[in-house]
Amino acid sequence: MKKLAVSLIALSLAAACGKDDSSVGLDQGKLATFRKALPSESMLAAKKPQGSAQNAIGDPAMYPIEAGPIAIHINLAVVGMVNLMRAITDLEPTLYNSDTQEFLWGPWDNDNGFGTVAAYIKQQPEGADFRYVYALLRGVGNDLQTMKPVIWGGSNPDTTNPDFGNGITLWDFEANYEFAQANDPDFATQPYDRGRFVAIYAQGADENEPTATATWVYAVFRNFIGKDDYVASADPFVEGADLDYLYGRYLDTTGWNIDFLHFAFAMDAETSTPALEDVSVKMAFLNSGWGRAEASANGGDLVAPEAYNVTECWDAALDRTFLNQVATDSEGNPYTAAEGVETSCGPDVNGTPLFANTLSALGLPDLNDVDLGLKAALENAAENGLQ
Ligand SMILES: [Ca+2]
Repeated sequence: MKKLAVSLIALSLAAACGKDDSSVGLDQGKLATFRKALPSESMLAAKKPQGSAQNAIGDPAMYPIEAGPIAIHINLAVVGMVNLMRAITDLEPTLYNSDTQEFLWGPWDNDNGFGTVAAYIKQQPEGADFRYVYALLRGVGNDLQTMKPVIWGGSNPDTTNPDFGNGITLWDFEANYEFAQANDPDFATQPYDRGRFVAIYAQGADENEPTATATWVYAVFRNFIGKDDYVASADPFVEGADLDYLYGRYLDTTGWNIDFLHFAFAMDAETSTPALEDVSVKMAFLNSGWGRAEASANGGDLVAPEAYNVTECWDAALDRTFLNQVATDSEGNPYTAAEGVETSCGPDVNGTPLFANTLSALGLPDLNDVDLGLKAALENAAENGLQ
């Protein structure tokens, strides 16, 4: 999955080389407004614990390290998508269609590959779910009607703050794969990403505390296979990976911010047979440092009540302060191995250790709080693409 972010970039740069320059007279103010329909990286990219202090005492905590690659994978997907759309729409558009209220880029020949490329940002009528919709299209000619979206999104940008707004975005690797299968003369020797990534996001002032900023991203990968990863592996990103992901950040005006993440995916955590277990990893961290993780594995080879549960806390240097591992056997007996004490799960806030509380007790949302209708809609888009 490492090359996810660049899998379509060559295409965009080739398109840039092929642009014509017949766009004189476009309304630059309107164009700038439309370009704001694209999400910013800050809206979509997950933060991970950084370790704000140097401390040679104690073992590095596991979960902040493990969160890194997953956050990086998600960020590669969203940042790759954002950068690709921006690379094209930063060019002068080919035309503005006042009937459809749409800026169009292309279609341009994909000089570096095959077929043609186009993009649009279109304003929607009042009352639509999204003020703007946008897409990156691939085709084999200049007839837009026959071109297929490989990126699609809708958004409601905030007119007063470029980093605020909400929207949905779909990266349809599968449509790109199918297009290549039908049209790439070198398809047999070219690896392509498979599957789809869909995310909804919102960033804005907190409704209860207008000076604070709240960020939400809920994303799903379905049937994802990175083009560099066509090998069997327990890595959840390798073999037709399904991943659900919730990320949030709350930033208040005094400079305190809390990030929370929840990933759920299937992987071979109990390796006695290759059946995949359901793995859940939740974590939260304060000001990029102090934090708590709660992980579990069940299902697959683990027949209830068999389960693994792990709690870990770390300090500002990301050194572990507490680790509790609980294996529950088939009779429901817990076997516990602990290091440290939970009351060391700081920092101290108003005289109590903040992360001695469970993430649920702290009121931090997780994937189970996602509206079921919304979850079903995103899963449908990720499994089937645009209908
Ligand atoms: Ca297993």
